[in-house]
Amino acid sequence: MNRAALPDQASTQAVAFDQLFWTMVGFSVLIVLLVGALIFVFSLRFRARTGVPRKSVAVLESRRVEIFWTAATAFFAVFFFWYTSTVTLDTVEAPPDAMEYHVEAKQWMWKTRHPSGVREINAMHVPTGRPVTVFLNSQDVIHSFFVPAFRIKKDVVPGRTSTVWFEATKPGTYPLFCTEYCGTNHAVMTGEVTVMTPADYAAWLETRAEGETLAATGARLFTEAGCSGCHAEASQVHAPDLSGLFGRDRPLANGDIVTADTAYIRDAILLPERDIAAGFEPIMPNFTGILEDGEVEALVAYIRTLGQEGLGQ
Ligand SMILES: [Cu+2]
Repeated sequence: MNRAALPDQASTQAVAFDQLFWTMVGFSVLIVLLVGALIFVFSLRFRARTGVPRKSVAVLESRRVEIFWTAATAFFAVFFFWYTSTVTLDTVEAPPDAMEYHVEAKQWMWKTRHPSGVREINAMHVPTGRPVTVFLNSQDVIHSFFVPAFRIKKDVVPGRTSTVWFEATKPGTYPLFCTEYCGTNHAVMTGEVTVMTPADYAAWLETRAEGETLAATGARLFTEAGCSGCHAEASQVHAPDLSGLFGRDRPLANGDIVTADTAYIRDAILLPERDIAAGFEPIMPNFTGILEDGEVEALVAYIRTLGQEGLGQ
């Protein structure tokens, strides 16, 4: 079989997905050959012949055979379910030490931001051998982040943050596509992911003007948008302290308990009247239409860093 028909294998997942793909293809070919061969043999052996009455062919009825092939097919169905879901689920949760990239999709470009704050448009440079989580947001419509060489594809839906991760293995330049029809120039919404050795990547980063990290943008907005007026430690307003918040369970006024994850914090900014934290008044203003989409992500990124350190600013 011609492997050149597939794109480069440039990530750990590419290898896993291709193995899965070829296993499925191989298994399907076996079944096709088996069924085809049986049809061929039976059609010769049991064909209508002159002098042989049609009903004279014995019918095989065997419980053993029935049980065998029911069990065998059930086994393969369960096996492939397990195999496919294992490979697929591995793409969902990134290792905890993954580098965090933020990608903003908009008609019709990809805006990427490195963990160091370096920004690019329709381009993304990553090192080999390091897991990379990509946080995906859309400023307008549904896009889809697709890097064939990594065998990853994730829809980018406005109003939520999706993540996908990969670990690049082979230096080179690989195409990035939008695979969700998103308007007139959808077809040109492409980019390039450049994979470099860690040393080359470090050297490349040096050549780039230092940018503001997403969390740093968030820290700035935290003051500029007025969040710190109530959420700072010294504030007179009775508002939740955000340090150490991220990832914790949070009791709500209605008795529910929710985890303070990305989606929760995002909603707390844009729909503050929905989930009121237990012990607080519903006084948080609604920031829908005041903050732009990228700004909400920056604030969430900043609040996440407060969670990791477990300390204030
Ligand atoms: Cu698009």
